Amino acid sequence: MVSLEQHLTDAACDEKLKELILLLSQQAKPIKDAFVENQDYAGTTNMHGDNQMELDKWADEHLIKILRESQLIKTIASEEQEDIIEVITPDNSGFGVTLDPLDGSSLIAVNLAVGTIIGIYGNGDVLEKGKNMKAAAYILYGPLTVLVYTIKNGVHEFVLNDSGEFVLLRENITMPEGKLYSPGGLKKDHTEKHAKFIQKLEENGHKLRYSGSFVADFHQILRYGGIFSYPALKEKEDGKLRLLFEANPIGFIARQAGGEVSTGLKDILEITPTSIDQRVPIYVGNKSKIKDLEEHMKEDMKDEKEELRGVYDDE
Ligand code: AHM
Ligand code: MG
Repeated sequence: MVSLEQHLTDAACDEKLKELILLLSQQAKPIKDAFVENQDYAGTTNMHGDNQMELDKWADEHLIKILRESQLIKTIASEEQEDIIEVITPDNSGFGVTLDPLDGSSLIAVNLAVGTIIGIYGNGDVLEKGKNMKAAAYILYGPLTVLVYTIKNGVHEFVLNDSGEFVLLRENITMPEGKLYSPGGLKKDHTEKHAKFIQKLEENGHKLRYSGSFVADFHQILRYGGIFSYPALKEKEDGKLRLLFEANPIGFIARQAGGEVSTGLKDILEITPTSIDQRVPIYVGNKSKIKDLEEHMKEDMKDEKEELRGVYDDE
């Protein structure tokens, strides 16, 4: 059995990065153990207007405390915090870390799989392009607790065993071509372009798999192939998911597994964030589907212009 520590060592991971990934991985058990006592709504909302669950807050406070004490971190941005947290380190250096402490939290109360999403930047800044990440990982709390990570050395999955240690489950995961689709956002709010794309997937035999937990839904796409989307909506052109906390780390992992991530028009990992609460339309999954999607979105734009031109020509 290869432990996560051994795997990182074999991958010649930078010592401090290894220390950080191991530290974060050690928080999976305390977070999982906190589920039983933290099942209710906390009665508060975060800066995105989401109702916070007790467990959202518990995981957030726990991870921030551990990271603050680690002396490995210069900045922390959490989906549950309004501002970037600056940490004073002895030599004023350290990693920048983004956290979605508990993603998919509406599913806590119904005992479905939720997760923790982590992005790690090397130079202490988190307002960087996603492609500049040093590492990304997620922990999925399902029937098994698994951790998926990349340090740009491929994508690897570990399972938490009875001794509380993450051991290797699958190495060098590549996303197979597949036919799952996870369409976020209410259908009535979908734009015409997006609706057409979804219709094409359906006509082409894609199977619906959408739980309401991005981590869990992406984990299926990683394993079986397909495409997850939380698109631009009629009244919300940036969609729902957050660039720093959700889109970038998952997109980074997808690309390492041979998949792709896009807003529908451009590469998400090339976006320079302007604020920590920035939202972005997201499509993530098989490279071929993202290519088709981008062509479809651009093609439709041309069509629309043609249609408009037609209208004006008639006048
Ligand atoms: P959260 O981080 O507050 O849990 O919100 C993000 C979640 C994602 O996990 C999921 O893809 C999406 O919100 C589900 O939204 P919806 O309920 O609109 O389908
Ligand atoms: Mg989230």
